[in-house]
Amino acid sequence: MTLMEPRKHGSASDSAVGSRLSRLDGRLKITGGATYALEQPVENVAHAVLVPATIGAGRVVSIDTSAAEASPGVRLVITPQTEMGLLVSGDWGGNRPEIVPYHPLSLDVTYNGQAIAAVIAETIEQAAEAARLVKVEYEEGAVVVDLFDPKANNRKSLDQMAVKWGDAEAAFAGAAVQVEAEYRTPREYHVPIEPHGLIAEWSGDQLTVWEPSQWTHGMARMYSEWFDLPLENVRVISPFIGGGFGSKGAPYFYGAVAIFAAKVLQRPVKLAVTRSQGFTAYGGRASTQQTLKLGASEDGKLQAIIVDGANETSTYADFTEQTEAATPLMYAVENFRSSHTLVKTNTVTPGALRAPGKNPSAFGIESAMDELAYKLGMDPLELRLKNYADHDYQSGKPWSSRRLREALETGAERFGWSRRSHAPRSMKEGRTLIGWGIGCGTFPNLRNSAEALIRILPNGRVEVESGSIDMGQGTYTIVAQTAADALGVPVDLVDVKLGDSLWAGAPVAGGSMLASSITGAVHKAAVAAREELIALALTEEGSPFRETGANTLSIENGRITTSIGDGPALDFATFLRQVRRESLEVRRDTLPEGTKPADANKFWTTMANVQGPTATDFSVHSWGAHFVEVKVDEDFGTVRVSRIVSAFDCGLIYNPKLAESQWRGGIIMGIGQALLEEGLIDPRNGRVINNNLGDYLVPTNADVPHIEVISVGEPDLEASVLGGKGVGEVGIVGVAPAIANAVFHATGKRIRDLPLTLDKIL
Ligand code: MCN
Ligand code: MOS
Repeated sequence: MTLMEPRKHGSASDSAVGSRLSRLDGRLKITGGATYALEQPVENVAHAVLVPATIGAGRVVSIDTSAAEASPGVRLVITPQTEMGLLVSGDWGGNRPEIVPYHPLSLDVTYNGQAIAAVIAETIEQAAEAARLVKVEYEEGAVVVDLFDPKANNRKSLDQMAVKWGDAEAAFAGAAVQVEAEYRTPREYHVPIEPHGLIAEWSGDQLTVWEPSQWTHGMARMYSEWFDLPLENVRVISPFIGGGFGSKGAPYFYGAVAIFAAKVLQRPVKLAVTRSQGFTAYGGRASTQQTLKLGASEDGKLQAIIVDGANETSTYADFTEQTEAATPLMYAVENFRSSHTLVKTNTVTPGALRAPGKNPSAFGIESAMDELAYKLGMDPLELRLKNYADHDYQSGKPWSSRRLREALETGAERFGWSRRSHAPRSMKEGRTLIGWGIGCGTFPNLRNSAEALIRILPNGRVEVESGSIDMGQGTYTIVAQTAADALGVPVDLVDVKLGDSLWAGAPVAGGSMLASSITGAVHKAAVAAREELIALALTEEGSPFRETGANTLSIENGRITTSIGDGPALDFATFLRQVRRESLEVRRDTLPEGTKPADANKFWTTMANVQGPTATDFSVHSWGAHFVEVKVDEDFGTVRVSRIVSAFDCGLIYNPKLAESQWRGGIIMGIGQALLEEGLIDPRNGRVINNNLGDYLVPTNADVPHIEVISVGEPDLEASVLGGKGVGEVGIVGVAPAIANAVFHATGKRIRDLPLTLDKIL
């Protein structure tokens, strides 16, 4: 099979691409067989503990470390005054300033919880105790608590983000029906089940870092730049990760602290970020605010969309949580305008959290569409279909594929949407109010190249090696399926090795781009390995297939066979022995033709070569539609999500069992976002109050109803080599507005400010 041949579907094999193979790493993870980064049995480890600032803004005027240094077991105390000799690294895009010193610790305090010192001791208890003995005096400054703080006047308008076509102001002003409303989403956190941290070990000028990572190559590059080392001297190892959701894609300041300490002490150092520090050692999703204006004709044709949005960022770096990321893509509209503003607050710099931008953006537009439907007296499903975008109005390009109509229709059918009565408060079950709501979602299909290494080992097993990672989304499994399928072997003959920056290059497991990138490379390498085996079979001395016709040879079920008569069928181990070969190794990449080897690293270690959704003649995105039922008890103000049906177009699905799990995971995070999750900030000092899993609530099993997920996608060869589009993030997009819309339908209360807590319902 060559790359361009259509894929065989419904293959008899229960492990082929497209089949429901269970996670290959699943058993290891649930039985304790998977060794996580901080569990690496590294000997002679010293432990580092961070000292957090207790003010929200201001300056450290003195640090007294004498008591800490005298404390038992303490080996080193690092403060902002310690000369660390580091350099600023390039950003995700690889853009690096000229030589600029990097100070992971600073005397300037810009958020509460910012680390201002670190103590390294023989045991973690000794380090924790000594950290408490570090005496800090501050000069306190005024804290900008959040987006709405009257002191929040350090604002930056991002003109380059603005989207505009037609004349939205005039069309809105002239529209017969108008909706104008403000929507807000709070600060939210990743809270992956495995907290952050690392073990750093030096051997001469070679650095090894065991750290959960969504991007071993990118993190290795940034570490190498901080410590001014050649890239190949840094090895980031991350075979198992207990979730990341966007928070494990880059190294953070504490990585520099641990690596520096390991260098000074000439021994390995472990730094475990505590659960509470996970709210300040790196940023969650920025809080957002957006004002939406929709103008429509009386029969419900959209005429204008205007969105003016803002998100909080830190005082020292810009992070954009685009409130207009999904808005221009959802509906047919001739007039559109958006603006976006960053507001500096005293927080750690926010970060990417599952579907950054698209998520809050969809909360705005999908809530506003529901408001418009009610103003028009129109069914919200009908309004969406009436304004269906048959092409991308923003880029003007055709969609590569957009089966959102099918998603809406199939979802509505399975949910029973036609039985809905339109009026709010019109559906009840005893004293419980019932509400049904819709929300749509999208996620851009990003693309990058990757490489893969395939070895046929002397024992006949097939080994696939890649520096890409699996944080639970299923990489191990789909890589094995892809290799097995293209090579013609059963999947249990394949061993997949992931998570080492010294191995074959891969982009970040972010932006929902890894699966398509890595399966493309693995497929190519496996096809090449198969061709090489067949070539050997035809030519090598000792091969029983010598001088049979090339087109009579095939590999089936792990055996090389010929279609002539009852010729031999040899497994790989026997075959290699007969042709006197130790093993066979094939490395392939999907880099653009002509890429110089020296430039290849840029593809794996930066985002510079990531292709956006409109990089080609088409606009390429994943799509989804959620149908939600809620039950509201007005006496208690409680909302229970009782039923969800969601349909998605993500192109070809590599493994439906895993993709369904991805979609469900996203939807469950959407339930959390709608009903529970919100970082609460103490207005006096900017401290995150609920910085633990007891107070920062995420959904538990009892909060999650039966979720039916449906794939309506078809292979999209504009999207990727095998025809799949991104799956990992689209599931969360549109869930929160679907729930808010259902709550409106149940209660008649329009809540535009997440989460939908009981104080807002009552
Ligand atoms: N898949 C599929 N068919 C496709 C595409 C994907 O069957 N056409 C399935 C595969 O099992 C694949 C998975 O979906 O492994 C995710 O693929 P993809 O959409 O390419 O996403 P990535 O591999 O790049 O993973 C990152 C993505 C992101 S950006 C976040 S955030 C996220 C997510 O995945 N964080 C997760 N899913 C997560 N799942 C778990 N368990 N934990 C996280 O932290
Ligand atoms: Mo996902 S937020 O792009 O890691």
